[in-house]
Amino acid sequence: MKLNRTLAAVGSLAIALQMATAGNITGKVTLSGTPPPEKDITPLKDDAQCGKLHPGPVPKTQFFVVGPNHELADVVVVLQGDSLKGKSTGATAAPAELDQIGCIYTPQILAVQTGQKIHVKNSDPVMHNVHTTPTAPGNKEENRAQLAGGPDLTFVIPQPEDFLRFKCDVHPWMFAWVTVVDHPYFAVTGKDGTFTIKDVPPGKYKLVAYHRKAALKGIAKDVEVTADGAKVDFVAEVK
Ligand SMILES: [Cu+2]
Repeated sequence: MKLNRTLAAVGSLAIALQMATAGNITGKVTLSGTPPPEKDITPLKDDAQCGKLHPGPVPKTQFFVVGPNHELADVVVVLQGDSLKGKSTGATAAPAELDQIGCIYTPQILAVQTGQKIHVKNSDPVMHNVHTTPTAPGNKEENRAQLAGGPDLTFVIPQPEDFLRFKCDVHPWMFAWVTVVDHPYFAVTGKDGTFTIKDVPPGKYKLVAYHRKAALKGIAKDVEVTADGAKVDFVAEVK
């Protein structure tokens, strides 16, 4: 009994030490070059129901969300390393959220863990359907209707995949792209181009930045995380 208690105490201490030495990875992504102009989503404006939700100008695509100093949003930044594989905490993580607002997915770029719930909302007075078209083995296609004012739909993706497509067959311009990671160490850049990956166990890793339109295959950088964390910036090139 005494030994068991001692071992338990040592275990708790080890966990406490690991928490104490974990660091945050922070950084910023900027875009080099001039992105192509965004396209008008004319079929949305022309749609009898969805068009009414956009009384102003024709809504545009949001492929390159770039700030005044070239800050690039919607970049998925994922830590890679053998020690991280299979470390998903998705089953107990707070659900991620995708909404449909004005017949547009919000956000259009999302990252979640394997096994994490994704709640899809319908904020529109319009029927949508949520159709996933995965390509990774083990992720299955789903297609579910969602009435105006209907309850949230819940999706759970079991296997890692980059930019898994969510679409709406009623409105062919509607897409969201969900990257699924098998551990919790990833982030998506905000409008200011910055990201923070919290509580990373110390060690050497690769950090990879993916943008769906620029540098699609990802830019990888070596990173060493200490208790002080690490700082990594990326420059994405327009393709
Ligand atoms: Cu729709």
